Amino acid sequence: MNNSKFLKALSLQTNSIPPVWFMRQAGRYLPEYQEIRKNYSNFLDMCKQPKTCAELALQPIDRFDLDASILFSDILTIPDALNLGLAFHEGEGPRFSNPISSPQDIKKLIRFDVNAVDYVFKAVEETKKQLPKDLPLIGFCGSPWTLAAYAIEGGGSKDFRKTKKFMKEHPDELQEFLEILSNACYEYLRQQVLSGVNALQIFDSWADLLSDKDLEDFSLRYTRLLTNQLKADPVTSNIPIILFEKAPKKKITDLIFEDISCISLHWQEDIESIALNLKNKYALQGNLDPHVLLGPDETIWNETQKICTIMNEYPGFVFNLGHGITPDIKPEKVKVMIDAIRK
Ligand code: 1CP
Repeated sequence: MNNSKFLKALSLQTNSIPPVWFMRQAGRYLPEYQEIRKNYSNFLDMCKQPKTCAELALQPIDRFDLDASILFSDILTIPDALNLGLAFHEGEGPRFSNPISSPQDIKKLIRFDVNAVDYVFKAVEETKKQLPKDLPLIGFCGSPWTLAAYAIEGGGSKDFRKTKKFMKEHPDELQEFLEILSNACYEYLRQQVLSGVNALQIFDSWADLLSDKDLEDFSLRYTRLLTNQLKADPVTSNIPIILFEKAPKKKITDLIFEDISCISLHWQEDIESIALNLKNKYALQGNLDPHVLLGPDETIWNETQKICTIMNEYPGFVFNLGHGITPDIKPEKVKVMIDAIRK
């Protein structure tokens, strides 16, 4: 792994050409993904096939020669293992048949058993076997807060009203739940590391639902609990951790903490001013607005080069999108972005 530009960047080294990978790089915008996906009516069944996961993780690597691969799985495997009854039906997002609707539901939760998600660790092993030797694999989980939001809401949502109501009415029980999730995430990531991943990313995709103070009390506190455990454990202590906070109300520079190596910036963040503040302390990943990939090639080229120019001298820069790629983006547009980075 000594030759990995991605891992060099995470340890604050400069690369003459920045490494690139992007969130949701394996997925619905790729025709080769759709080809495999059509064999499964429930997306989760596909995630339970390690050989298929490896094949899907490799698709974007084969197509774009990216600098890092990400495990093919989902953040919702943990609430599924807690028996909340997850399914992804045709044309719909995730749905839980037994969501957390009351404090009693938290009291009677089963203990998280890492063996229940053994299929994820098998997927890590299989993917590592197939990846080129110097290509790092990123493992991941959702932040405890983001997982709790899905578990309480019972699926995706625009405004997460049930979750916000639960937070107001039962803050103490919610915090108990967040602690359970934080411990589950720790065991889950630890086992991913034992199975071969080289870096970890934590997705706080619903950070934007929280006010400045609530972000601290319901999200960051539990993500820190997780990263503290990872840093205290000799198995995981040397594995770099990337944190993605989606458009938080708090300033990025005010929410960072020690255990993190890299911050993945949402596209609404100003990478230039953040880079000035974090130079030589944290690696930065980001942050092209994925919508740019729906526009003309010239705009994609210019916007990509703009970020690369700003970050040219920054020790520890990883090019990425500012959130996941969407299914309506054409793979040819991604190629324009990658050529602009490597030019
Ligand atoms: O129908 C399909 O084909 C399923 C689409 C899909 C895919 C390809 C889902 C359902 N999940 C995934 C894979 C996935 N999810 C990966 C690995 C692939 C890769 O990145 O290359 C990863 C890292 C995730 C992480 C994930 N899942 C996040 C965090 C990232 C983010 O975008 O903020 C979140 C929020 C989820 C939940 C989820 N899973 C799937 C969907 C459609 C959603 C979003 C639901 C919603 O809130 O609307």
